[in-house]
Amino acid sequence: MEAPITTVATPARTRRTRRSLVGALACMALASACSDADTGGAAHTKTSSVDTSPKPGDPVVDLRHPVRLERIATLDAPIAAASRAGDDSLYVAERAGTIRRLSRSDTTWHVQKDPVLDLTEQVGAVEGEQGLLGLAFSPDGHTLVVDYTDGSDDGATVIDRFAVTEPTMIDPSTRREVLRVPQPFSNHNGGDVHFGPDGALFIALGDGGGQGDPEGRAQNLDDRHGKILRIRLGDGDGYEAPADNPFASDERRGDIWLSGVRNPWRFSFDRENGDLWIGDVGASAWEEINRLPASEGRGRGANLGWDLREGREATDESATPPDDLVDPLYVYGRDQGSTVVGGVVYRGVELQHLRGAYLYADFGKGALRALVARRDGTIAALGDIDTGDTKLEQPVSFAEDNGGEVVVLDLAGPVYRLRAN
Ligand SMILES: [Ca+2]
Ligand SMILES: [Ca+2]
Repeated sequence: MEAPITTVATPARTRRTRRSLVGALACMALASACSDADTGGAAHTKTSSVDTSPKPGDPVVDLRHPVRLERIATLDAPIAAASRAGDDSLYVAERAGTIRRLSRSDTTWHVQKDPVLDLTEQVGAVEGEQGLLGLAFSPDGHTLVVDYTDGSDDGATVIDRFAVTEPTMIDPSTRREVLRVPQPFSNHNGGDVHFGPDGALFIALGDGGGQGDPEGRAQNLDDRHGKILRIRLGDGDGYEAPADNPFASDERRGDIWLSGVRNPWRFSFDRENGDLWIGDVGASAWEEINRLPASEGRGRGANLGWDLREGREATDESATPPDDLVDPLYVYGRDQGSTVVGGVVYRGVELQHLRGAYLYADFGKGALRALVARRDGTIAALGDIDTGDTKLEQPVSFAEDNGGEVVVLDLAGPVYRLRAN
């Protein structure tokens, strides 16, 4: 099984000096010594501002406390999951195009024998970074939205919607195409979809692929690649660009919410405060976790920097980037992994010691990770979570149930719930 989100091994950029890279890595290892505060706040720092000394108001989180991975199902390349309002079931997308319903009776989980929906005819190649990649239910639970790559050249991204009248068997004849975005290369398709706290549908699209965004799509507001889109579903085919989108006055870019992302494989909304969190997979050096606070517009119109920056580092040190680029909350280098899998802020009940922590993973490293961020953007805690004898092999996606308890999918097959020991 090939990885859906591998970081393409790009040749080292010759224009980035070796000294700067080594310096950045050294800074990473001594992150707190490289914070804005220590550099006077004026310099553009390449690493995250980590200060784990306790501060008043810090969330009471204990990342050293172990978490048990309870296997509730074993599926064929589970790649994305979603819950549905008024429904205890968990809906899991398998990469080849089927959506499975996992239902619970007391503490036991059952996989419904037949898929709820079978899109294997619509989904094209199931290799590289392609396949059925994402799913979401509308807030009222009556609509299912899916994101997949189809069988056309290089697998166009397709967003389809289905009516949900019977959650155990969704009628494929209710399909309506919402959006189709041709792909110039097979990789970097994004693939995540979520309804936001505002009821709008957010769609993650990568830069289209190739290496180093060869056609400059992520910075081009006339191109949907390298963007997070925000749309509202209409009654039939297609969609509407909300009038309060940042570029709504321009028809060509009306659906763009934010720009400058490379491959935002997974994103989420903090169910408590509505912050938007994005894991943006890096190219050759830096994996990004971006937090766009709801109190600051949830990233409306923001430019997250790619491909002018990878992480906090300029890709062309001789260029002068615009001064309004929004840097990531946290970055990590190749010593910590190769492919960030964005997760969720834990707001459930069972894992009290993780309330308020952002849970995420690295596809290459396999570890379950967490970080705690203060409102000022500094990192109060970070580390790997001890999952005992059960290890994540190919963590690929996180999802929450209706109560905020968390599921993590392993592309190798297991679907795990996070449990207190
Ligand atoms: Ca692509
Ligand atoms: Ca960025």
